[in-house]
Amino acid sequence: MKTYQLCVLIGLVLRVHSGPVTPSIDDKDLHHKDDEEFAKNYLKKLYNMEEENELSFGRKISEMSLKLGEMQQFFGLKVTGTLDDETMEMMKKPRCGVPDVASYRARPLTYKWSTNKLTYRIENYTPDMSIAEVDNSIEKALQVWARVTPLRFTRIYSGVADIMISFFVRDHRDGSPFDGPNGILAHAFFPSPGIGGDAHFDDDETFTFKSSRGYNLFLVAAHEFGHSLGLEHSNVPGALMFPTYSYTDVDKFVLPRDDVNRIQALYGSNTEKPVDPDKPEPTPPVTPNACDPNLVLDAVTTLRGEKIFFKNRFFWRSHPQLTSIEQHLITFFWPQLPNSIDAAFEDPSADRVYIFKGQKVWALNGYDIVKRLNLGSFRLPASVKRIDAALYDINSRKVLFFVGRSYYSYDMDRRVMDRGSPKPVEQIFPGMSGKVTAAFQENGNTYLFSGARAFRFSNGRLVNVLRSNQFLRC
Ligand SMILES: [Ca+2]
Ligand SMILES: [Ca+2]
Ligand SMILES: [Ca+2]
Ligand SMILES: [Zn+2]
Ligand SMILES: [Zn+2]
Repeated sequence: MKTYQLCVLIGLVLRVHSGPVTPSIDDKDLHHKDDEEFAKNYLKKLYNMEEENELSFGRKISEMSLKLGEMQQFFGLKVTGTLDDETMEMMKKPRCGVPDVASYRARPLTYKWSTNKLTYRIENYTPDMSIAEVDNSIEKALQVWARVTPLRFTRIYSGVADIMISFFVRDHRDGSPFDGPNGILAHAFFPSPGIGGDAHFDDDETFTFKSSRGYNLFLVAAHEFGHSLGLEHSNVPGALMFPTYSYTDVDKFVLPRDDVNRIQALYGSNTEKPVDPDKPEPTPPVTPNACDPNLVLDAVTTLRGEKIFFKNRFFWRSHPQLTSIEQHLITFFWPQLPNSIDAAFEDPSADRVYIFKGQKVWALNGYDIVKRLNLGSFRLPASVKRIDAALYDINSRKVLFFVGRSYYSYDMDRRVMDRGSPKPVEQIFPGMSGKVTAAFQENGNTYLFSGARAFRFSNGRLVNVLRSNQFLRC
């Protein structure tokens, strides 16, 4: 049974980045050892790192470094081959871990079922949810895949189904024991007879039906069934088959483009007409491409020396020293933030980033949401229902809120709106005739984005106009 590849979902509570807590040397050493042990297990389980006792000392180090590099590459991190903070953080994020890269060696290139008619059976239930809720979650998770392929699933109540679905705790005799709360959430087996196709859920987790708390059974199951049908992990952020768990609104879930393409490459598309011709199938969401010449960013802000570019469910993160940029889901770092935000700015002196959507405002300190505010907190009049962009001017300590072709100027120190607001944008940014859709300031330059273009101002004068994705190393 061990010859089958396992998918292991790992979910760990995010490390909290708050306050400068300096642990004692002993503590630090201890944590360092824990981290290294954790990383070793992670790479063994998920990146097919060889057992240490089979390796000499020198190879032990290079093997670990090699596997770290593979992992960093998969996640689009800086490839250092060392266990840096960034890598450790990523390892501790909720993830599902089919051996992401090296698994091809041990098995055929593709696993798939030779029939489109598959059976499934729910062997037992979790006490976290009602029976009807579990049934509904499983049924819906299978329909995610049936909707875009010729695959059809029939439930059976006795005997052996292709996809046997069970809740287990700890050791359940398939060579991959579960690990108690968090950590491993579930695993599934690629198509083949017997245990192939089966999906196991760790019943030490708290599974939920329609809530962002705990782990949503529908989302975990939909991912696992991807493996049951033959899919490997995807390195496209936002894909259902991305290795990490992230919550999205269950009622609005639509299978992303990347997953649709990959499952259709195995089984073809759904040739059946939709049940309700007036209700066309929703368009699969696409992960935004940094090099799209028509890319219009939602918002841009600095964050502790980095730049963050927001676009619907995603953001790009650009480090000053790195040549590559990272793309992540917003919920990956800030699970409680919404998609498609309006505006963002950083107040570096207070180490706060403010995120705006509609009337709502979130104050962030690094990865923590420290406060919920609203537009009124910045003395914006009630007639302003949303802002288009926000900019923090480091010299004057004023925040400029852009609304249509005007801006409001807010004094961060005195907490008052400046007299005469709103004023036309062109008054202080001559040449800026379009609507400002995003803005930020860096090294004495002010960048005002309007659609797919960015206008660079310095000392109150327009210097040049850039494509907005020039910031994304494109
Ligand atoms: Ca099976
Ligand atoms: Ca677990
Ligand atoms: Ca905006
Ligand atoms: Zn997986
Ligand atoms: Zn199992």
